[in-house]
Amino acid sequence: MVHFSAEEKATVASLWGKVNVEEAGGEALGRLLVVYPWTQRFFDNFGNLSSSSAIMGNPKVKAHGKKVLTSFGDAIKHMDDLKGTFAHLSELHCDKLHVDPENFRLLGNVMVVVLASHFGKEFTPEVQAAWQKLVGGVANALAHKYH
Ligand code: HNI
Repeated sequence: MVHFSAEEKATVASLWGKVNVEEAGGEALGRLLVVYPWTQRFFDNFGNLSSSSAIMGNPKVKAHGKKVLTSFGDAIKHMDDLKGTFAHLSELHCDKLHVDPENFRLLGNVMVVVLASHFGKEFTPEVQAAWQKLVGGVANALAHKYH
């Protein structure tokens, strides 16, 4: 179980307050699909995913990315109980969506890349460390109910 210090919590929350969830969510999911093309198989009802520009401009990718990042935002409010917070979504991704949990780690790392590109110098090594810990904790929590 990951533990976050008061400082790490403050670091994460302060950056999160400046994140444009719609823009960053669409970019993160789009990049996941471009960088790790096998993840496209989960989204075969999303229409045109035939090129990088088609993926990044696809309205369904944008909408779903926003949904995923909005849900990720629950982690910031419940950093002491990630497993409880994502228990239901873990069951859903396992039983209904059949998403390999390795993909949660890939998306977490892509999110860190998106934040780094949006925030530039503000995304210091300390800020990155707190975020890596959070995306890792969320990936563990989402994998927790897998069987
Ligand atoms: Ni994920 C649906 C949250 C990672 C594939 N996902 C959801 C929904 C939420 C959600 C919320 C909507 C649930 C509902 O309809 O009740 N997903 C999250 C979060 C993460 C995540 C918080 C990680 C931070 N999901 C992933 C990854 C993949 C993924 C990495 C696959 C590569 N998710 C899906 C699919 C759906 C989905 C597929 C259903 C999409 C649809 O057709 O509506």
